[in-house]
Amino acid sequence: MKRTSLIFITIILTALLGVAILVSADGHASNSHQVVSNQTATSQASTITIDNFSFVPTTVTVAAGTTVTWTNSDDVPHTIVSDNKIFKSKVLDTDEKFSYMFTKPGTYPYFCSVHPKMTAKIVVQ
Ligand SMILES: [Cu+2]
Repeated sequence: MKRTSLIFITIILTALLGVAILVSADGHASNSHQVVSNQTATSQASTITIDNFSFVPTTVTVAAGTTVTWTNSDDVPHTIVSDNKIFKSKVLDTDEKFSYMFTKPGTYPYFCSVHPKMTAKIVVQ
């Protein structure tokens, strides 16, 4: 009788331990999934700030499929215009944004049509 209940308790404990291991393994798996999604998000989005009559950074290298977002942090209006008219923003006031997704590899020089000396480029790999 005693031996039977001992076996029974052992089975229960083993089952509980199994559940605990499954739960922790599952938690670990979803954590690493989050890390992977974060890395993907980072490589598919890139930001450029317009400040003090400059595009910062001046050259940005991204993977094909990346969406680049420009934010005008300057207190004067600026535009983002591709040299070969592939993309063109409206006039961006302070804190306004413009986004463009680059799908094909290549070099995309651009400038500000209000201040044509403001030049920069996106390199898509
Ligand atoms: Cu400008």
